[in-house]
Amino acid sequence: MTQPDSYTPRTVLVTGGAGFIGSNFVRTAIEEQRFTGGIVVLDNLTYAGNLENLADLKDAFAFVHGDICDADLVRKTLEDHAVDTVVHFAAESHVDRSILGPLVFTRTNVLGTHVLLEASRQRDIGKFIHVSTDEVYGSLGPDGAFTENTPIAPTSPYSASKAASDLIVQAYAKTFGFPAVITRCSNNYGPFQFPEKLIPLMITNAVRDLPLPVYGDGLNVRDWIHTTDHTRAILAVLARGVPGEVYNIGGLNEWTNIDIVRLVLRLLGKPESLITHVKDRLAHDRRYAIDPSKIRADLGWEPLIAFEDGMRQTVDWYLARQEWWTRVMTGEYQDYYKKQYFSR
Ligand code: NAD
Ligand code: TDX
Repeated sequence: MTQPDSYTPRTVLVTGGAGFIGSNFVRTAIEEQRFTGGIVVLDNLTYAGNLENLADLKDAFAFVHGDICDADLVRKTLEDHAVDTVVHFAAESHVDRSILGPLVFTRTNVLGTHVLLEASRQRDIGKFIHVSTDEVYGSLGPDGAFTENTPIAPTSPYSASKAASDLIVQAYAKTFGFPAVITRCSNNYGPFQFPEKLIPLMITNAVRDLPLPVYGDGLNVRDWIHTTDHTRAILAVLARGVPGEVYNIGGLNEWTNIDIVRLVLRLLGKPESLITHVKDRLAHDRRYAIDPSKIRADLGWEPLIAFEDGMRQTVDWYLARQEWWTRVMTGEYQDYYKKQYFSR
């Protein structure tokens, strides 16, 4: 066991703070009054970023509308707001989009992370949390789980870009003693998730009696965790995570995709006849499973939200917030949906 650190952030830059997980982090940190110097959100509001996610809290944080690849803007933001801590969520995050258009993934996830790191190093940032992903480990066979020592072996342009940024962060920690900590979490679910991802896509299609497109045989396995439990894990890593270390985050909650889809249908009272098997995703990782022993033992974190409760809350949220998901699904998303699903 590595001795836990003790760190008190003052002013925290949250990149990607108006996306799904970033906005949950900002919300939780504000509600729990975590940072005495406040929060600055830097986000260029892609299709996946939406300030409406934080509309009720708009006076409780500073917002900078901009791109993490813009070195001058990043430098100025760190300086103007006297930022001492960075939590880096901003990314292109959807595997299917990385198959349709990979280059923006390298730009944002690799170049953007590098620009942010370099600007942070030059400012002597006290702690930098890099939000990586379990996808950097690639695909598992039927047994075992990813530990922090599992070799990095990504398979999609998305996971390769996350792996590249993860390795650059490690290089900064090793070469410069830069105080970065890496987290690698499993699949998140919860309110405000963009409806391109499995669970909200299935909920929003089922509500409208549209087909539920299951890739391949539906037996791929994902390890699900509520986004608020992920946020709590990042807060624990921020306070006590050891610089240079990697922490896996997961809830020991493996499900096949088909069982997830059946659960959504059961919670909505919709028939299984809506399920449609479609052509498989290219290089579709068969199974992810996280071994969270290290964060549990070293930092005392554990998930608090039981999956059935979290899923019930999530389904209820999408039922109550139909105006949110109809709005985010207009325009660009309709083009994406046609490309992704209509020729499958
Ligand atoms: P998301 O797509 O919902 O949000 C990404 C946010 O980043 C959006 O607000 C977007 O506008 C912003 N962004 C994108 N490009 C940007 C740029 N160039 N400059 C500034 N902002 C930019 O993603 P998410 O699901 O909330 O994921 C957040 C992070 O967590 C990502 O780094 C992702 O790799 C990681 N992660 C996600 C999951 C998951 O299940 N969703 C699991 C593990 C790790
Ligand atoms: O329409 C669909 N049908 C389907 O069968 C979609 C959108 C997905 N799937 C399958 C593919 C995966 O096996 O469901 C599973 C989950 O898919 P996604 O929600 O796209 O997530 P995944 O590819 O597992 O990646 C997620 O977890 C790790 C996040 O999107 C990443 O950002 C995170 O790093």
